[in-house]
Amino acid sequence: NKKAFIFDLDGVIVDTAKYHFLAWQKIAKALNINFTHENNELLKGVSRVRSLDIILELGNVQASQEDKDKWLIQKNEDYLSYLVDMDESEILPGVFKTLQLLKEKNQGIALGSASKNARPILEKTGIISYFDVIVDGNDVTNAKPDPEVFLKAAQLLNIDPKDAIVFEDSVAGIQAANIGGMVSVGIGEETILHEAQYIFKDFTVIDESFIDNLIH
Ligand code: G16
Ligand code: MG
Repeated sequence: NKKAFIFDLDGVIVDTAKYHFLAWQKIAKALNINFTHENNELLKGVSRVRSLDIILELGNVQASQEDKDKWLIQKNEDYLSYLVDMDESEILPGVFKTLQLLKEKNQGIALGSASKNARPILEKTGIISYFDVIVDGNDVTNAKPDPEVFLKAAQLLNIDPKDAIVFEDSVAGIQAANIGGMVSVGIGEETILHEAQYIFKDFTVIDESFIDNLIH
């Protein structure tokens, strides 16, 4: 059977979460807000605008729309500066192998990301040609845990949501997959992603039999 395999970007295909963190930390520092790695979990899978609001809430800071817009631009410029030298070495372990396997088995492959920078990242890392469909932060109005991004991806692949499998590293993303009636596969730590139907530390421990069981 043909299924839709939908991949999140940040934290699943590439480890850009570390760059988002560095860029947000600069903004937080400038505003005298203590922003920790633990706080950063709240930002994973969440849109840029919502991420800034969460940081401001952490610091109890009120700001004008003008200031917020300025910080959003600063954050993105800083984030993009970390991506300049990005290449295929930044693809996380086991990802190429899994995509290759899915291609050989004629499965639908989609990206479902909250990021507005998804396309250039897929291009720079040489992985874009694997994707039949790309749905990113430019294509949706409702952020994860709303399932819009994944529902759109499945729809574009012409596959029923119940025949879709979502790989996600964020709590919001796992919730989105579950709400959308899809199979949720957490990539990361069990303590954080316990709402997922399946959890793996990364793609190196996902073997062919697991994929075959999902397809049949
Ligand atoms: C990613 C990250 C989030 C980030 C969001 C927006 O989502 O996980 O931390 O805030 O994209 O990114 P940008 O500022 O590049 O538009 P995902 O869904 O790929 O994990
Ligand atoms: Mg993610």
